[in-house]
Amino acid sequence: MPRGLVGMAIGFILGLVLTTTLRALLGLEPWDAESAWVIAAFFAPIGFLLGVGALTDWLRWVGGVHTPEQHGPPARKPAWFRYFGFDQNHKVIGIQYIITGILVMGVGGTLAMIFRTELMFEGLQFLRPDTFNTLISMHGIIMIASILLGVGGMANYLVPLLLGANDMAFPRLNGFAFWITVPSAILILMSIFFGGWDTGWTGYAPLSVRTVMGINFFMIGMFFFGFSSILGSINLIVTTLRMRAPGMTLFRMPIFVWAVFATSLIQLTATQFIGLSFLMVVLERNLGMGFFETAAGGNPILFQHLFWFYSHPAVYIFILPGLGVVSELLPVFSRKPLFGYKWIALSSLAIALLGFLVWAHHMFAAGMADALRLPFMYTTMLVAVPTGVKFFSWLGTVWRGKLFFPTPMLFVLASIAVFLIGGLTGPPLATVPTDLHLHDSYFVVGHFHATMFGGFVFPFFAALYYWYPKISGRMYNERLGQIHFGLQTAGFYIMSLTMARAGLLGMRRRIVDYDPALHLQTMHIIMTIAGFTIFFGVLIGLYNLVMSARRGPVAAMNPWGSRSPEWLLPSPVPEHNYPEPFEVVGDPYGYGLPGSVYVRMNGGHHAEPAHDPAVAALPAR
Ligand code: HEM
Ligand SMILES: [Cu+2]
Repeated sequence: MPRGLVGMAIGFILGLVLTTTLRALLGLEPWDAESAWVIAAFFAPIGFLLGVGALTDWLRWVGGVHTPEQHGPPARKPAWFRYFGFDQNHKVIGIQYIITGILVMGVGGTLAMIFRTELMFEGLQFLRPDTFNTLISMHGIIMIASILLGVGGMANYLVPLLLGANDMAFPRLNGFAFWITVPSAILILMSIFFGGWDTGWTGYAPLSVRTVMGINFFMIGMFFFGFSSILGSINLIVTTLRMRAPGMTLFRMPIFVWAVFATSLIQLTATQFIGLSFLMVVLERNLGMGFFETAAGGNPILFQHLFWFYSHPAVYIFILPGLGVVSELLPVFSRKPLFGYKWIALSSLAIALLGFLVWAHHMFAAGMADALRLPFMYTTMLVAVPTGVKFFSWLGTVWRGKLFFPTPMLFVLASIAVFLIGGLTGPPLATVPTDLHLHDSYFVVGHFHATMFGGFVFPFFAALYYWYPKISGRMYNERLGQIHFGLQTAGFYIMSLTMARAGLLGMRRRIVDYDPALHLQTMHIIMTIAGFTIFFGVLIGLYNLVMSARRGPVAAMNPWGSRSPEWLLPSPVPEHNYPEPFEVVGDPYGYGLPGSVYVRMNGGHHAEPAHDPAVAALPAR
């Protein structure tokens, strides 16, 4: 990691020197801040990757040197050391993703608390309008980055374990895909020192073409971040298709793997579009190519089409894995089979597919061709069908189950309830006449926070608490978990519903101040307090996870009575997951069905959760 940073600094210096020299040779004014920093920003991540060692094996291989796969912590270094450097183990990479994601989320959340405090009262308090714009823009994109990291973390840690594989298909590529996110995040944060940017997270042209130079860092940072999505998804697709345990047909895969598979298909095929749209803005700014400026013969709507062709499907990248966690955990805590397994598996694919056909619902008010509005309205409504399938299946799963409610189950249930708000606020936005009123209002802000919290944040914490004993070998504190849950859920309900209401009453999004005549101040006070409540709830949750890693009681082998094979392994999971391969002989979710067996270890040992004494304490099933 320190070597990576040094490499990054060298990359910057090289880029700056190279640009200045080239310009001088071409007879131009040698120093041009924007072009020098832009070239430097392209060099810097490469410097970082070289420094951190993500390219070492490949370069040596090109040179004809034998490069065996690396296992275990680096020689003569303490075990924790491997988490700070390039590593090829999927569990280490998964944890690296998760911790980076949480840190990035902390930065984004802190920014939100700053501008939420500013918005609490009418009039300007302590932020200049352009600082406010930078803060909201950065909050948006940083949170998206943190979600992508969180998704990458869950997928990397869990998919090989759930499939019965010992690692991902391409371990080096996996490490590369993680480490490229670090310089990307640094680039995005660096934009603050170059005037920030004021376009919101969407970076709409032509504003993004005209604004201050900080925007280059955001766009180039996201451009590199995209490589992580694309390369990570290749790895997950190949692992899923090629490395399943014997007997694990596609329809016997854990449902979370289906969700990640659908997500990966989107990541593999859509990410290029946002990369392209941002690259075009950078080229237009620096080389004067007229893609989007009308004066130069460009078309500003083109940017929005390219941007949303990724960014709508991207919202399913955020939520599909989370909904997968909900479907994965609900049967465990209901002691009942997952209702309609095949339908859920296919609904993830259907959502991924339909997600490509709806992007222009973000552009109803943008002045695109009128005739396009109606088809996009209908396709958007169609997404409700596969999403509805999931809701019915969840209801069918808990119906007459023997439910029990440790912290992960609380978060699972809250995911469903909160995602429902997100889902129900969608159709009014998808309906053209109502959207023309609601567009760019706080209603939209309420809508997408509910979808992202319900679809990612709550399931992410559910997954963290649920697999915590597996990852750390210890148990978290149940009481603190409940407090975290209570603060986050109550805070979130109050915040998002108030946001939606404020939007209906005329509160616009992305403005630093609002008209006293709207009488919105009380609502803003409520939203700010609710926002801080969520923030402190999450802090308590993180405190719980950090402290329990040292002081928590040693976890039982299979504390939830799960049928899934990773619970047959010691916790934390050994370097090479499964010492003996197992065979899948039945249905993954046959909870409570007499005689139903999912996996059989090679020694003839059945994966029966009831063998574990800790499970005897669970409700009968
Ligand atoms: C029933 C399902 C949904 C429908 C019908 C729907 C519809 C819409 C529409 C029409 C807009 C544009 C509103 C406007 O700007 O005027 C919108 C905005 C948005 N939606 Fe959804 N949505 C749904 C689910 C989701 C999900 C699952 C997510 C993400 C996890 C999501 C994330 C967003 C985001 C981020 C925006 C705001 C984009 C911006 O910054 O302008 N939506 N939604
Ligand atoms: Cu959308």
